[in-house]
Amino acid sequence: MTDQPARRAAELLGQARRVVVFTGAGMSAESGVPTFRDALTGLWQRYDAQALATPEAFRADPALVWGWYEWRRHAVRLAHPNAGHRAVAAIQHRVPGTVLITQNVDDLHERAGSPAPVHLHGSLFAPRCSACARPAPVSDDAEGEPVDGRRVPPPRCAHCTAPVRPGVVWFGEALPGAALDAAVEAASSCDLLLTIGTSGLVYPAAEIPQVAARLGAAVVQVNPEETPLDGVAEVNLRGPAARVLPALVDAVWEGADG
Ligand code: BV8
Ligand code: ZN
Repeated sequence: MTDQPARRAAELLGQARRVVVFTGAGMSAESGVPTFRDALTGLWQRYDAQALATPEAFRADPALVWGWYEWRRHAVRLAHPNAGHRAVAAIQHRVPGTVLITQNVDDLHERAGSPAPVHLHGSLFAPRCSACARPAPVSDDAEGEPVDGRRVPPPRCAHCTAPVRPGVVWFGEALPGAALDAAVEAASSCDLLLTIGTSGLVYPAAEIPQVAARLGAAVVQVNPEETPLDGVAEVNLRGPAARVLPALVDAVWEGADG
């Protein structure tokens, strides 16, 4: 890591005591999980993700929306954490107390060894009843999902027979209070926030890096593209997470045993 921004990022990470790592869909892009910017494919290609990820869309066509989440869950099952996910887990290992906050509904951080990521927008693996909110079993996807997707009627709740819904936060829905509180708390008391692979356009999640900067923390952004967070970040590392993050970790801890 020879360039100046990379050296400055390594310096900041090397001296940080309270670190927050904040991730978005770009974190999982190199694992083959489409980002929200990527156009939808197959059955959903004529839909906009933000329109599908709403309670209204689920009410209007439950089988279309449930089918979409089953397709995404199956795609995540087939995916593997990338070197970026593993580097985040390494930072958590090296800097005790690091808080990982993600907008992603996949489980790739967990599968990379990251303890207890804060899922601001829920998970693909926590379906619940759309009426009584009781957790529902995650169906095993032995037979998998056709590449182009299909409509899948949502299962019925075992307690009240209402449709089961994905355990994610849809547009227009409030974030889980405990997760949002934990994220704001961590951002308010950190000395370094790493924001990785997010376009910083969805609120209130996009507030998190801004809260950290407002309260004096250094912000380092990892993103191949410019985002509204460029101005918030002291350092912008322009590159893919699975290349930039392992290099950053090596620059700080290479040769440091234990
Ligand atoms: C709410 C789960 C109210 C579902 C998701 C203030 C201003 C404007 C609008 C609003 C506002 N406040 C609220 C709103 C409305 C809305 C909102 O923000 N709209 C936006 C679009 C304008 N927010 C809401 O509706 C929120 N709820 O406000 O409720 C309320 C309050 C109280 C009581 C009742 C109601 C809920 C928002 C959460 C929605 N759910 N996900 C699902 O997944 O299906 S959001 C979803 O989209 C993701 O979780 C994520 O948050 C977002 C996508 O953003 P990113 O993750 O950043 O991904 P994106 O694809 O955009 O970008 C990828 C980036 O990665 C790019 O920058 C790219 O360059 C980069 N990249 C690509 N490859 C790589 C890479 N980076 C590194 N390495 C690579 N290899
Ligand atoms: Zn129920």
